[in-house]
Amino acid sequence: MDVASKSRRLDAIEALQTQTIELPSWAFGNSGTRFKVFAQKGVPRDPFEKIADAATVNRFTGVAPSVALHIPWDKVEDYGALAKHAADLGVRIGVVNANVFQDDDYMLGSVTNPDPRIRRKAIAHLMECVDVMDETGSRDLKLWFSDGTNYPGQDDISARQQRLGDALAEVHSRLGDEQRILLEYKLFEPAFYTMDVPDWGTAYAHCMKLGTKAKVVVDTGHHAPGTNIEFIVAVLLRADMLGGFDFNSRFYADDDLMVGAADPFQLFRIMYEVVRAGALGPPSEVAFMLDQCHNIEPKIPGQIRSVMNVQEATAKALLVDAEALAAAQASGDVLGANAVLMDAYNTDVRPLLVEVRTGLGLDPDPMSAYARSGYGERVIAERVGGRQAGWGA
Ligand code: PSV
Ligand code: MN
Repeated sequence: MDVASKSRRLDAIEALQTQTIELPSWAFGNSGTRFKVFAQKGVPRDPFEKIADAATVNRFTGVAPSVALHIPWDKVEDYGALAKHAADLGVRIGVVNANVFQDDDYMLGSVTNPDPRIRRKAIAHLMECVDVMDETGSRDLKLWFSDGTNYPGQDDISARQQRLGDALAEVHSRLGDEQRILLEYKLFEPAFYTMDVPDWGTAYAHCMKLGTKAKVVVDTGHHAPGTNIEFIVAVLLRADMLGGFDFNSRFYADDDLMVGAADPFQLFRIMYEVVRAGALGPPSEVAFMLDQCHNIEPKIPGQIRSVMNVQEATAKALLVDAEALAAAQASGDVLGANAVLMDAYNTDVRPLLVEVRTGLGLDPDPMSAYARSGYGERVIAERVGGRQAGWGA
């Protein structure tokens, strides 16, 4: 290995040891499709147990120090106690996700509903989420609106945009100095004709209007098939408008499968744009979150595998020979430039990640270390009775 490759490898190890990936509390609860939710043994009964499971993922991967909450799924009496519980287990509360999509009132929308009473109710919930952020020390409020219409003429598209902008402005003015709104877009579902925030352009326009405390979230499952997501990432990063990712993978629509499972090459291309922009770690404030459901696979190993998939894509992105790539690009060497990128992608980074983990004092194989730990069997034995947590409960 030449000197430049050696130093690239060392830099990659350092970057991978300080990389952080946030876990979603809901990934540990039962989930399914609209056809069936399959209950799994040992699933948490409350947010405290979800955090214990997330902390277990962090214990074996070393790079997942925060847990995103979803309110009201993670509603508790005392958020200070929840934050302390997290800290005691070596993790912290991350992004707070609002939920204005599971109440009968929201059938025709939440903050864009034609009925002002329902709009007020939705905004009150968003404000409540900022209160939770204050109590848990969380920086980000992630907003995803299921709002939209199913039929042409059902409601006024432009008026709905106005209501959305007004609601966002109200919430934005309630944020503390260090707090942010992360606005998520989604092409379709549950609405099928118009979504009120269907794409990054709409999210970008609203965030721009709000000011510096609002950024766009890219959920990798929320685009039309074939969309070039890394292009969106590059454009948002250039404009300093990328707030974070909801990582997952999809074969068809918003499948919420394990990130890197369907298209590891796409994940590499996304991570390459992140690395190229210097946005992997501080001072960049991009939040790297998972947003997944493990419907048929066990949840804790599913999260461990997902974290490892992000690490592998990141490692490959960090190994791209930037100098050789720039030279090939500048000289118009199309095949040479492509080869530089593909060389990095085709590198087996598993030995490098073993070094990353042993350097952190971890077992080099998180999946089998978790299996050997007996944690899975212990929670199955202990978590008897009570009501298992689930997507929507
Ligand atoms: C909506 O599909 C979404 O991606 C949002 O991030 C929600 O908060 C999350 O999924 C719920 O699972
Ligand atoms: Mn999401």
